[in-house]
Amino acid sequence: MKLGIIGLPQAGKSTVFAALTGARGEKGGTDSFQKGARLATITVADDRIDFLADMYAPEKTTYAKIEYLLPSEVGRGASGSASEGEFWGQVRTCDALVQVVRNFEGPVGSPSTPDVDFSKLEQEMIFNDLMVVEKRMERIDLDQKRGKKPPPEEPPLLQSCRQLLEKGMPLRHSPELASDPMLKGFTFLSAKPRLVVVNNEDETEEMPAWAQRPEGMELIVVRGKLEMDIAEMSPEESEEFLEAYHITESALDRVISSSFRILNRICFFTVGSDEVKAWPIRSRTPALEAAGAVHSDIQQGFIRAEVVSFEDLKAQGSFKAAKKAGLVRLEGKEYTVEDGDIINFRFNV
Ligand SMILES: Nc1nc2c(ncn2[C@@H]2O[C@H](COP(=O)(O)OP(=O)(O)O)[C@@H](O)[C@H]2O)c(=O)[nH]1
Ligand SMILES: [Mg+2]
Repeated sequence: MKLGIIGLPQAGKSTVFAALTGARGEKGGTDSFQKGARLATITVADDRIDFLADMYAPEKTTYAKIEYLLPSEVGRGASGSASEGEFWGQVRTCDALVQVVRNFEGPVGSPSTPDVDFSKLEQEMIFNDLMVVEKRMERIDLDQKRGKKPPPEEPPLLQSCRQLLEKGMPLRHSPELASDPMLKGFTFLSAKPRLVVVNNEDETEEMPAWAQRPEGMELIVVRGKLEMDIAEMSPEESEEFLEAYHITESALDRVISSSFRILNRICFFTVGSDEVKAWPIRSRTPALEAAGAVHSDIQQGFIRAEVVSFEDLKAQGSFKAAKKAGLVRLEGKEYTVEDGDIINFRFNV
């Protein structure tokens, strides 16, 4: 699960990234660099895992992980320029995008409205995707002249993409197109799920007026600079600031939950004395596929999934008690895994 942090220059991308990772600049052990980009692997705090680790006292406790990428902005040029390729090229590798929108007075003057900043970047992405579609269509034309045929479904799909993009609409407006397996390889920017992070001044808690809020878009407000400063404090010091600024949930935790939501991810758990582990999967995943996430042998030899919900286990106090109360179910391959399911796969090898 990798999310790219995007936004106009000076929107506060680096600041938000630092707030998320808790480490400004080069320090911090979780960052890695690639081609001027920074990648942070973040542990997803989950008190359900904490509870299970207490219950099972396992040798190893494994939380879910999520990655945030801050793309390289070295020489980031205008749309269509050569250096733009690096920035958007890195963004293309991400599963979803976090768009930072500036809502503070900064070195580049007063903020414009979120509408303006949002649509400026949106149009940049739409333009980018349109270029990709047109290039591919030209390629198909050339190939056809040489007697090479594309898969028959491809040209009409590309045509539909072009129609939408030419109207200035993002591909995510057509969920069928955005999720078509045939188009996956194009890694279209405007098809990616997106979270908008409005970056406020320290003193402002509210969402600014936003006339044309993009429909169905996940939106949160953070105070990037403040959160970055707090992320660097000692726990005692930060507690004071969190209270003074009425922050009940850190930007990191809020961004993580939104990231799970826009990517339709949930977690199931496996437990035992060796390991307690969280497994992030797509929602609506059948048990057989979830088994495959753990190990291909378990998928191949799948017999049944023994399932109890976290809440039931917690309420009963032990697996044994949950079983006695009839709360442990035996489910088949087709069972749809729910968030918080604790699963013991039974399988043959
Ligand atoms: N007042 C205020 N300044 C901020 C905030 N976030 C970023 N800045 C400042 O805005 C400038 C640009 O931020 P930066 O994170 O480098 O933006 P980037 O170009 O998108 O990476 C820097 O001088 C930051 O200190 C914020 O929430 N409030
Ligand atoms: Mg920056």
